[in-house]
This record gives sequence, C-alpha cells and structure tokens, in this order.
Amino acid sequence: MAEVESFPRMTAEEAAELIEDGTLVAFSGFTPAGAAKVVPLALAKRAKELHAAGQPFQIRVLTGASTGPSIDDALAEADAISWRAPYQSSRPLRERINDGRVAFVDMHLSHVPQSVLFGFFGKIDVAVIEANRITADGRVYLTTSIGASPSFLHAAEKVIIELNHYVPYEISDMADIVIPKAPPHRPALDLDFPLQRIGKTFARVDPEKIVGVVETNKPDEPIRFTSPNYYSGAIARHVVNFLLEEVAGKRLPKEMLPLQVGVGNVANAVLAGLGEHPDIPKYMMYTEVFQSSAFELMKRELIRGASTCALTLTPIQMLDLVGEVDFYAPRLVLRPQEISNNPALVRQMGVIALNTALEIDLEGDVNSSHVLGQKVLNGIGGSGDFARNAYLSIFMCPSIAKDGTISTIVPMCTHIDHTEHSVNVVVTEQGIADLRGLSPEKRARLIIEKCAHPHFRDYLHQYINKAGPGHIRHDLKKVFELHQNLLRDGAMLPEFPTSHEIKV
Ligand code: 0RQ
Repeated sequence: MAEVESFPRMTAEEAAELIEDGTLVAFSGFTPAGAAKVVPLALAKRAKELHAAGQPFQIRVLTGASTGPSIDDALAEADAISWRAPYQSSRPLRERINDGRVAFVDMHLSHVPQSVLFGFFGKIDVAVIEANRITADGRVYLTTSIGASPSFLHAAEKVIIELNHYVPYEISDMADIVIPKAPPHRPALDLDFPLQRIGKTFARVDPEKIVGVVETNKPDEPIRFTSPNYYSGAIARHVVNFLLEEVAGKRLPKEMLPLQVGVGNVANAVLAGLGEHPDIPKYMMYTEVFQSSAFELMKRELIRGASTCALTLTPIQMLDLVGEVDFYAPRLVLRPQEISNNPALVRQMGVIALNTALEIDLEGDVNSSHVLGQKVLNGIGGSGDFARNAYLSIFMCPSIAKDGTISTIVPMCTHIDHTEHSVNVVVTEQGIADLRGLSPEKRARLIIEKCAHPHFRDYLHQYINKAGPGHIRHDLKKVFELHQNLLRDGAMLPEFPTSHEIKV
C-alpha cells in the first residue's frame, strides 16, 4: 500500500501507549458500524495493567453514537472511562453511569460534530478512526459509518488510523462527506432529496497529525434484535393503516415521504412490518441508522433508496451488499451525522419520523431515555433531531413493560426528551392516537382510550377526572403515584394478570 508507507505503522498495543491518562479520545463509530476495534481493546488492557500496578488511567470518550463492545464494554469494564458523550447502549457502561462512576452527557447526535468544531468539548487530544484507505495527502476513506469522524479528524491534535482491510472500497465510496463551516459563514445545505450528493467520498486529515496506523481485518461487531412479536406486529399494523389513511386523505403524497426509523427492537420490527403491507408504496429513507430490516426491504426493492449515517447490518448482509454492490451503490448514501440528522434538512424533505418511547404522558410528552426519570437506558440519540422537525412525528411503544407491572402511558413522564409540541401521533399495540389539533384534555382522553392498556385505563380516566382545572389538568399530589407504587410494590397497580394471561 504505497500511499500509507509514509505513516508510522504499529501494533494496537503500541498505539495505546500513545494515549495518556486524562486525555479526550474521539473514536469512530455510529452503532458498532465503523467503530474502532483494536486500539480501544488494547487501551482497556493497558488500563487494567496500570490499575493493577496502582497507577491511575482513565480517558474521556467521545464517539458518533453507540459503539461496539470493543469500545464501551471493554473500556467500561476496565474502569478506563471518566467521561462519555453523546450516546451509548452498553450494559457495563450504563451501570457505571447510573452509579455515578462515569460522567455522561446525553446529547442530540446532530450537535456532536458542530460542538467539536465550536470547541465546546475543549481540545480533542487523540482521534482513533477506522478507515479502509488513506492517502499521503490526507484523504481518509471511512468504512461502514461516517458518524462524526470527519470532524474528529479535522479537530484532533493526534490521529491514529485503524486501517481495516475487511471493508471493501465499494462501501467507502458510498460516502458523501461535507463539514459545514461555523456561523456566521454557514450557507444553507443544498440537499433536496435523500440520494443527492453534495460532498466528497473521503474525509480529510492533516497528514502531519497521523501518529500511527494499525492494520486490521475485522468485521463490525454484531447487533442483536429480538424477533418481531405480538406488540411490534400490532404497532406496525396501526402505523401502516395510519399512513394509508394519510395518503387517502391527501395529507401525504401517494409516493409517501422519506422515512426515519429509530433504533431498537420495536423500530426494527415495525419497519419489517411496513414492508409486509402490499399497499405501502415503495419509499425512500432519510435516516441515521440503516439496520437489518431496512436492508431486507431494499433487497426486495420495497425501499427505493436511503440516506444514512451507518450501515448496521449482519455479517451475511454485509457480504450480500458487497456481492451485489452494483445494485446497492446507487441506492445508498452514507453521510456525517450533522447531515444525516440535520434538523433543517429533516424539515425541508418532510421526513416521517418513527421513534420509540419508554413512557408517554397524557399530554403527549415522551421519555425515551431515563427509567423512573433517573437511570439512563441509552440516551436521546438522534430521535430529537428528527422528532422536533419531522413532517409527521410518530412515537410508539408497547402499552405495558416488564410483564405488565409498568404502564408506559402515565399521567406525567418522569423525564422528558420530546415535548408534546414535537409529538403528532402516539401508537401502542392497543391503537393509535392522532393528537394533531387537539387541546390538552382531548389529547389525554384520546391517549387513554386508544393507547393505554385496559388494565390502566380506569385509573388514568379517574386521574384526569379528579385533577384540578386548568389548561392542562394535573393533580400534583398524584402525578407520580404510579411510579411511586412501582418503586414501593414492584408494580404500578396491583392485581395485574401474570404475563401469559395478559389481555391485549
Ligand atoms: O428492558 O431489555 O430489560 O427487557 O426497556 O425496551 O421494548 O425492547 O424497546 O429495544 O425498541 O428500545 C426507547 C430504549 C426502546 C430505544 C428505546 C424496558 C423494556 C426493555 C427496551 P429489557 P424494548 P427497544 C436514533 C433513534 C432513544 C434513542 C433513539 C432508544 C428495555 O428506542 O434508546 O430513539 N431510544 N434513537 O422492558 C422501565 C418503562 C419501560 C422500560 C420499556 N416505561 N420503564 N423499563 N422498558 N419501557 C438512533 C440513534 O440514536 C443511533
């Protein structure tokens, strides 16, 4: 590889030696796609050895979004992370965030690159970025995600490249990379449809900053989804019927508008459910994660094309993608997260946003991130970038959680990621509540009737009946009674049937 000969090659262990205690390290990765893999593992090993010798070693970790286990699981288990942003989905890291050992900053994902550019995180000491090609003049071809890597490469003082030969060039050539300038010199983005290209297929780095190149040959770490079940199937059916009614009512064009679909089991299953319906037209996606169910729909030509920030696919799908690259390349564009999640572009293109909630309150506010308002699950991720600016913002979740001990429809959310102003439609397996144009009391009654589980409906109606008058009706003494019951008794309401008897 003539073009990389001028850069110092080294092992992952040698690269890890270049990273000092207390530094801010930016890793590539948006989901496990394109995440650095070998240097973080070597860093975790180094941290354990230093800790065993009684020496401190912790770094501050910045990424595009969640990562693979080699970053978050390994570094958290080695107690090597002191601070983390902007999103995570790692069990060991979550435990340390929630018991106060790791300081976590939960952020809108579109804000990450510009926060780097504006200097809001301070100096980025080192960027560790996966690429499959670099050139002597500083072109860096990224792999299965773009994330915030172009901005990390631009801002970091030192750069370590994980040169991953597993990822074929055809994938990096799907990239369309542009870094918007800082205001007041920031022109509008001239992007009118999802597959339009406005940038380059590579990111740029000052070659002088490259302190190490580590050669690897590794696939992305897999992500596992639970199989679609009764709940996700019913939610998908409600969403499909709703979209078809919108088309019939001419509130949506007949070819639909681009879809964004969030992360997790529910979103993945709902997307698969959309594909099953013969009347849903072939559509485009303007989304941040192109995950396995979307890939299957594209393979069947039900999705016409997708703009995304990451390809979060199974190893078999990745082989399929490369084997049929002539089919997929014209249909996929990989963008940096400040473009894939750009609020102005979401508004401009009229994206339909489908995101998942942990709990939804009677006004239509949504909690997507914090259990009982206290313990973070994953974070807000990109959901806010889309929900706030969507043509239609739809939130979905099963009406109950944890075998029915929890109602996801509650009088007031214990933490709010998306306010009632950013939520048009609420869906559970029970039904769909179209909140557009409704006053708070009407919204509350509709959410209870259409979306709450029957076991909780009487309680919720009584709550509203007895709440004090006002534009929004609440009883401040009882507003968190269900949550307090859960903490005290292990269930929001007593006498819920056991899971196999749940009436749905
Ligand atoms: O717990 O794992 O112990 O069984 O929460 O719930 O139903 O499997 O849902 O995998 O679809 O994830 C909101 C977390 C949903 C995800 C969330 C428990 C439940 C289960 C997970 P177990 P499910 P999903 C852009 C989009 C925010 C970021 C986002 C998410 C676990 O979608 O992180 O949208 N969204 N990004 O039992 C207590 C409740 C609960 C509850 C469910 N009310 N109280 N626990 N659970 N409801 C993409 C990116 O940003 C990259």
